[in-house]
Amino acid sequence: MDAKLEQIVSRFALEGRVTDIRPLGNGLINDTFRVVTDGPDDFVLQRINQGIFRDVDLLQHNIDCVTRHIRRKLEMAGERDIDRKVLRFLPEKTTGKSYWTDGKEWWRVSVFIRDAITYEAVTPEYAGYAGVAFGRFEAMLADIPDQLGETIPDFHNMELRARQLRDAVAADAAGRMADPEVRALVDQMFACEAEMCKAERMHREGVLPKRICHCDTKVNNMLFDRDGQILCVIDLDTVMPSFVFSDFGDFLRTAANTGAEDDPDLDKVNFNMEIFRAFAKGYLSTAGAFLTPPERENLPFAAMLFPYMQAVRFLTDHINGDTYYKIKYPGHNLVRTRAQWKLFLSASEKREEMALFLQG
Ligand code: GN1
Ligand code: MG
Repeated sequence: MDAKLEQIVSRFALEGRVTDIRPLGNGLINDTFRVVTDGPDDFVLQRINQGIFRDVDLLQHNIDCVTRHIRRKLEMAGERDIDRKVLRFLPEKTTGKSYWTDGKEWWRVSVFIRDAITYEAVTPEYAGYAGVAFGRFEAMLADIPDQLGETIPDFHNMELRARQLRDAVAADAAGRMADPEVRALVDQMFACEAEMCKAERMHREGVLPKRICHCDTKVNNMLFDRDGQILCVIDLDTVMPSFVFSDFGDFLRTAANTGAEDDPDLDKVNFNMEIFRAFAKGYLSTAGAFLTPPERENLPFAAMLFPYMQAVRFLTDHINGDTYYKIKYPGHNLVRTRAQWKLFLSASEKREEMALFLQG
């Protein structure tokens, strides 16, 4: 067992003796470990990537408010087994805060949810449950009394993401603009820029509200129980005010992709309408009551926006020399870009079909 990790874990008030600490999950940003104990619960230890989340105080404030609010709602609804339905973070022994830092690294510990399964891909049935769960998540947070901040300012702001791509191209820090493929992808992305920045314009015109959203609704950020029901939404670092397009679009970006996020075989990457229909139906059953007509009408746009935004973000990181996302091999961010771009094109072809389904 890693002595440093053991030391860090010992700063938190957890029950039981730690018997193992091992890597957990596939996140691209934080480092995550499972802390195995001989007590009733295991725990999740996470090093928060402070290079990306600059204001950990704000981030943990958001998470504390959100988990407290959801816990209260679940209690009011008479739910059972609440510790498996909302995350619980442990206090650090001396400060009582939900994280510990030595000024260089930031760490936190939450209870590991037992008998839960994560998936990298789902069936239409499970996508339907996920839709219900994310709609409910947003609905539960609609009346949160606390003020939440943006843990990454303008996280899903497409205008900003396009500007970051433009800056990366201008700086060409890693010399990657010499690659004609990169150049061509950049040109194609900018050709769609005006249209894809529509949400920010609508917001300025006052027709698109911000609500508290999850903002990282990758399919592997939810825990399912053995029957396929959603237990809990995890990875709450990016819960913040955003457009509802964030949660709707990012889930489909991962779940409706018939291939992998970084599939090298582009023939495998397509936008799956069956998953779209199941997810949209589930989502509207819980979110339908609070969505405004412009939000609802633009859900097909959201399904296009997120592969587009992700392609822009991956390409930006490739051009910058891979400074943001963890990569597994040289050129990984370019492979990811190609796959997300293909998914964007495939979703774009289905825009009408999506709109018809939502009207029906
Ligand atoms: C990151 O942390 P993780 O792997 O769940 C990223 C998301 C991207 C995603 C792409 C804070 O999510 O925005 O959509 O990778 N999170 C952050 O897979 O940038
Ligand atoms: Mg994650």
